[in-house]
Amino acid sequence: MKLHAISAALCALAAAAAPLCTQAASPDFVSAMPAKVWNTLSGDAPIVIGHRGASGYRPEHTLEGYALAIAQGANYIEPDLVMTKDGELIARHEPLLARVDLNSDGSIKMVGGAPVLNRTDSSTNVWQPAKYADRLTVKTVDGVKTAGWFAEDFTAAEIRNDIRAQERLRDLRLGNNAYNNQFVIPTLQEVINLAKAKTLETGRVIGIYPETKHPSYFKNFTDANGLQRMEDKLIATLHANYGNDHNAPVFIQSFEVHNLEYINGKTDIKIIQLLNGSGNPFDDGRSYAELASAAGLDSIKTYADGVGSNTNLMISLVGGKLGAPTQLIANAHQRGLAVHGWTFRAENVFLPNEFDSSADPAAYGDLTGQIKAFVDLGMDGLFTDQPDLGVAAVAALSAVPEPQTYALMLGGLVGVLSLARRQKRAS
Ligand SMILES: [Ca+2]
Ligand SMILES: [Ca+2]
Repeated sequence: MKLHAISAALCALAAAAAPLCTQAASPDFVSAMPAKVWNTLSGDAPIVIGHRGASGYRPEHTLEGYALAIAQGANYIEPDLVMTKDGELIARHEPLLARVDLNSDGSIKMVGGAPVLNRTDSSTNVWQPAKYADRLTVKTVDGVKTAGWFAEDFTAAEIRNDIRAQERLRDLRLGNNAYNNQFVIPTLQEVINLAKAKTLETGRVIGIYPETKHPSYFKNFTDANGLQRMEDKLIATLHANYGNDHNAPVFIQSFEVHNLEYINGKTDIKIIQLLNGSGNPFDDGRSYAELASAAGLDSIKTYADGVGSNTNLMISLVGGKLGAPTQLIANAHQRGLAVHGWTFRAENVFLPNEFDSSADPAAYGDLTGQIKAFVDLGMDGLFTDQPDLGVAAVAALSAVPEPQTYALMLGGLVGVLSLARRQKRAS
């Protein structure tokens, strides 16, 4: 009886202390007490984000891939967003519906009279129908010359009628090619509809984690064509579906800085600044390394609720293996910022080499081992291409502690109370 009273008190404390928490303390949580003490910002288990869906098993950014991620237990599904010619937001990783290779002089590489398909950046069949052959073009995206078929050169109706998803990693995830040319390219609204329907169906809150892709590039496009800005379209869609609610099960993410500051001025929905392992945001002079520093995080906390970090910024990679942890997670938590890491993938080619199972790049290694290293540091969430393995890894780390751990839990939650304060918004 006392345990249940303590549980209830802990849950109330956790709820008060955890503005980022989107999962209310469930009856399961209470009855399963004692539970593991997590050193996340909220004190809850890390969230599992289906990276572009369940990309290890289905072509990315399809309703079928997102649905599989949800069935596998993902808490969030992640649509990357680009725009069509008529201003619709659709889920694709890049404006490129398919990409072709360039010669060193910047012209399109041709072999046997045909353009050479890029084997890792082509996620649809747009390169196949003869009717769209003349839409192949070269553009400059964020300063980089790029060739292919671009979403903003197609209407939403053309994409719906003629374009179907293909496996992006067509030479690595060979089994997924069996699903090519079957699945439509979903709109943001369709992704939201899926998340809401699955929330009702499963009784679990299924969140969405939309990313604005190349916001400066798309702002030029919308300005030139008299269309609604990508950020405004996104916010309007989110508010229509979730309200202007900080506790909506939504995170908005971007690699750029100033579009997130703009978004922060227009919504209370949670915001995540993405941090890459190298380089700098296209719209900001600071490097990602500077943004990941204590001073950078001081700046980020004025407009965001957390960071989406390349794994290498949390634990450096030395000789292909995990090296020493950095202070990123500790520094972020000190500032009330959550840290969601990317990208956790089971294939040996992506894993730090100590977790490889063999020399076969496509074979699965020890993803759980890799995830454990980051969760031990307090990482608050993980983007994974294999949501089933991500969920299993978090479950495996949820070891049931001894009853005396209640005292530690109380201490931990008091600590969380002092940390997890929503930073005042920049006006
Ligand atoms: Ca993304
Ligand atoms: Ca490896």
